[in-house]
Amino acid sequence: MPRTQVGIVGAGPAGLMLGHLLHLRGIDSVIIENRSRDYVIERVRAGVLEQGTVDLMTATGLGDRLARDGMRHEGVYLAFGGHRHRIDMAGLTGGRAITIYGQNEVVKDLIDARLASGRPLHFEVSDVAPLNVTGETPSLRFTEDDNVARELACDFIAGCDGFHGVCRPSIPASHIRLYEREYPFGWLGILARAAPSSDELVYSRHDRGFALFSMRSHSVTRLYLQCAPDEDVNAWSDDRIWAELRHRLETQDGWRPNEGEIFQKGVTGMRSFVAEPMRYGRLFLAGDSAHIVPPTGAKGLNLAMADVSRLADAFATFYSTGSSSPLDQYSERGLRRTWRAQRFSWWMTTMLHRTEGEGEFDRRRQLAELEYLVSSEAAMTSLAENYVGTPFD
Ligand code: RFL
Ligand code: PHB
Repeated sequence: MPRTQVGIVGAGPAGLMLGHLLHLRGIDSVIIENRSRDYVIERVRAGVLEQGTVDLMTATGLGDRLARDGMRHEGVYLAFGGHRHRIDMAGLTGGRAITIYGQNEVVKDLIDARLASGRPLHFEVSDVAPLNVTGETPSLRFTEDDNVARELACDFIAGCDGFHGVCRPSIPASHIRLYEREYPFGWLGILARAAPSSDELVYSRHDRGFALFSMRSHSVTRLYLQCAPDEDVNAWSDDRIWAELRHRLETQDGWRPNEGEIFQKGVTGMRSFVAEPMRYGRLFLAGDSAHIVPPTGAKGLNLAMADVSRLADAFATFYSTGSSSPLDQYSERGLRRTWRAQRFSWWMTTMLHRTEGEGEFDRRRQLAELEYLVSSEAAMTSLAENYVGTPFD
């Protein structure tokens, strides 16, 4: 049977970055992914990189395109009651900031690095199953396009296969505890060919629902509208989308997003989810396979990066010294950081979204919270330090 040190399931940001970090430490891995390369690259998702993610990419040789095309933002706006309020993130956190660089650009850079390393990356595999993970000889079973089932012996398996993957569900229910909250709303997201009309993001609380102004480049604007979790995207003509965005984003100083051709539309539901522990025998979960946050805090991709950075360090210690102590601490340390990000994402979400049937009390509470936030340096600092991201470990 062919063998590797770490078998990685999933070629999203978590699996690809883990493979990259292991390669830099001379540790073998095989990455298997059930989708095609184009699908993985083109999937439109996150855009906000925390300082820690930028530092990790730069330190591991992936900083060139990021430095050239990434957009560093030192502040962020909160809009409510017709006004925008800027939070000076860098000023409040000793110079930390976020960088706008699409998740698909991160994935492109990671795939290029993987191909350059010559290490295996298999797309479009099927019937993936982690086997015997509580024994000494775990393996990964999968099928490639020749329809022949293969088995790959591994020292360890990394479940980086996202929320809908197979690794977490392979853990017996008696060995895993799941914490979950679904929100009664989703986001309708669009990409438009329009120059961003603000050089920083705008998170807007509006009586008609939340809206978010973001961007991907100097010529592409990314926008989101709170909608029903099962909203039919076909019910939203371009004109309806722009009218709703104007309603929810325009402020009394006349600011509003520039409009242009909409070339991508999609709806996503929102949930908070944590699986504990992030390990079962020799199977380690990382990224969305272990936890989901609502996108309001822009934390999902960054949590995945923090997980695999810690996991790669733990494997490196194991292979260089034989000590499994960092591997034994992987879950507990990761969960501490995850719950912190869960708290922040939940707080941002509930402060900014309208919930059907919510009364005037909740409306006033949200506005009072926002007014306090933008008038208290302590409160702004709390938002800023969480938004730019806490240290990875
Ligand atoms: P991914 O990206 O889901 O990758 C998992 C990979 O595993 C593959 N897979 C399998 N492979 C083999 N066998 C199987 N049986 C498999 N099952 C699945 C999948 O095809 C996929 O390629 O998880 P990963 O790597 O943990 O990365 C997590 C991030 O993708 C996610 O947290 C973020 O996209 C969340 N997110 C955001 N995060 C941020 O940090 N900042 C943001 O601004 C941000 N905005 C967002 C977001 C997510 C969004 N959506 C669509 C959920 C905005 C949106 C709209
Ligand atoms: C994005 O640009 O896609 C984005 C930005 C901020 C968020 C979520 C998504 O909180």
